[in-house]
Amino acid sequence: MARDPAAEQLNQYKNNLKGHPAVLQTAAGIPIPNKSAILTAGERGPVLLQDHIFLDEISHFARERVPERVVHAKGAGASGYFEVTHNITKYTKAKLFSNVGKRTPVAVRFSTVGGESGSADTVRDPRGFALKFYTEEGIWDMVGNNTPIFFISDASLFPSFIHTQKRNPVTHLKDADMFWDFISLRPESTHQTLFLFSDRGIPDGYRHMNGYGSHTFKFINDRDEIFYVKYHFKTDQGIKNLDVDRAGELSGSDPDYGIRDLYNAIATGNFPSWSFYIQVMTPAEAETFRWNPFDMTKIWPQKEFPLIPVGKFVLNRNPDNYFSEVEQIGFNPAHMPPGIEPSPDKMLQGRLFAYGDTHRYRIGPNHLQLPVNCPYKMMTSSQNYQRDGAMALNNSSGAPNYFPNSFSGPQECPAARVPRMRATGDIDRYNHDSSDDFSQSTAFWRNVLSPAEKQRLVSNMVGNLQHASNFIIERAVRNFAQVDADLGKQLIQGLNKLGKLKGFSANL
Ligand code: HDE
Repeated sequence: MARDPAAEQLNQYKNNLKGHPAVLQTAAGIPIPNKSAILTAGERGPVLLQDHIFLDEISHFARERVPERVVHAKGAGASGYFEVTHNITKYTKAKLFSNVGKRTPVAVRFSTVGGESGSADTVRDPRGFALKFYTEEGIWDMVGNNTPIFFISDASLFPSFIHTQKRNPVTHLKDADMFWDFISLRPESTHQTLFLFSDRGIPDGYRHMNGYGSHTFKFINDRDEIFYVKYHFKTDQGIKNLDVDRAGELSGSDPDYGIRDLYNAIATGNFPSWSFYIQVMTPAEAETFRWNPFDMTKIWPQKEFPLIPVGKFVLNRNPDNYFSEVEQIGFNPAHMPPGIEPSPDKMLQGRLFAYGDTHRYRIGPNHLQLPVNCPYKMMTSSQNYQRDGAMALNNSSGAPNYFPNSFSGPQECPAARVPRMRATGDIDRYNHDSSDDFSQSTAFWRNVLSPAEKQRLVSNMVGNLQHASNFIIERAVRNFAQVDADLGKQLIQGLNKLGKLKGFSANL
């Protein structure tokens, strides 16, 4: 049987090599005469400290790993281009959208969220959907998920929420009590929890899922008018999910299924693409919208805010090197070119600092100078007054290192000014508005899911929920019963069959 392109990578390297293999060298370029034998005093004698060839190798080896991402550790990457198909210049002045047909290079990283970098690709988990646009006005990072909503609406709960998906600090096992305790104590998570336990909770690889900005963002046009927007990236391959048994089987037989699928599709010229749409809300509409438009546990109904087509992105190149292009890529929601701004969404605001911070720790203070992260489509390398630090590749040579200066250092760009916005209010810690945590979940349950899909959702959820403590199961079921009594009843029936919640009715 023919092997797939991923399996053939090394043969391909060999076949593509023109001429002889390179001369083996130390990192300093010194030729190595013998790679298989360490330097010793006598054939059976001790090793010499002067074996700089061995020391060069072994000390680099000890430093090979950068810390894995605290979330989204396992991922697949590729690159390609984004092409504008529709004119949206009335909403944003961002130059990447300036004319139909315009192309901008992109890099993408898809990921699972909770697992370590060796975990299986086919688990039930949201999927990361992160896009880097190399625009001529600098980098735009669109760091989204495959879900239009999220579990929580306030950034201060994020580390705790993530801990509940990680390992119990004593047993080092995933812990159903941790997960369901948090979920049931924060009913605003119900919407995304339903999504997670639906068929879409296990996409078939990364090519068959949609991506979403999930937050509300702000566009600004060249007349300084403001629009609130949501981003939707619809897969042109069609949505495809894995059934639970197949996903479980793959977790054992091919835990890298998602990475392999993307690599092989691109290597065989079967380039995946996604169509980009926006929803637009004016600030006046935002004032009177019946939900807080900046609460990311809620969607904007497409009937009221229809999808407006913008363009599409195509992935047509696999990474030349996984570490350089996928492990070292650093996405940051704070990277937005003029014409794109954050909305006051508290989750988004909480992310604006976190990503640069994690990259400075994970890949260093000069990570933005790495080829995969640098804004290479600008006419010059990034011009600023930052200097030095570990691995400073672009240190601005002889340019002045202070501002203001009289020596032609980089100057301000008034055109990039953001229009003034009024902000008033009493400083306080405002709790999540829990007056309506269920109605959108009700619409999802009643109007989106078919009877067979509902059945699978219940079975998926029961299979997981059964492992939690009884009092937590009861609290969770009470919440789900508020979505729809029918959902509550089906959960109780399913749990009863497993010998759980006997005699519990949730007053349905
Ligand atoms: Fe992330 N998130 N996140 N996140 N996130 C990270 O950055 C964080 C959130 C998302 O392929 C981390 O480089 C905070 C929502 C993706 O490299 C970290 C909050 C959404 C990726 C981080 C959120 C995301 C990350 C971990 C709430 C979807 C992978 C390592 C306040 C809209 C990007 C890293 C890649 C990664 C923080 C919530 C998407 C720690 C503080 C909501 C796709 O910085």
